[in-house]
Amino acid sequence: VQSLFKVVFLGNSGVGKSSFIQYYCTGRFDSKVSTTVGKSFHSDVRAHHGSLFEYT
Ligand SMILES: Nc1nc2c(ncn2[C@@H]2O[C@H](COP(=O)(O)OP(=O)(O)O)[C@@H](O)[C@H]2O)c(=O)[nH]1
Ligand SMILES: [Mg+2]
Repeated sequence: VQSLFKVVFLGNSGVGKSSFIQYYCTGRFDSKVSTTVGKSFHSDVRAHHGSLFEYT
């Protein structure tokens, strides 16, 4: 991994933050994604222009 980005999603409950992050990381939309209490963490490694980037 050449670059590490920390991305924080803040927003009112129910606006779709967890769904967006899950879709970004897994490519799947799960309408039953459970409510986040406080905070949750996901990690993803992507290739862009031949370099690896980690998003946490
Ligand atoms: N129709 C629709 N529902 C969505 C979308 N994104 C999220 N939801 C639904 O909105 C509700 C709240 O989403 P969630 O990801 O838990 O929001 P969070 O509280 O911001 O993390 C869930 O029932 C999701 O299934 C979307 O793009 N379209
Ligand atoms: Mg959530």
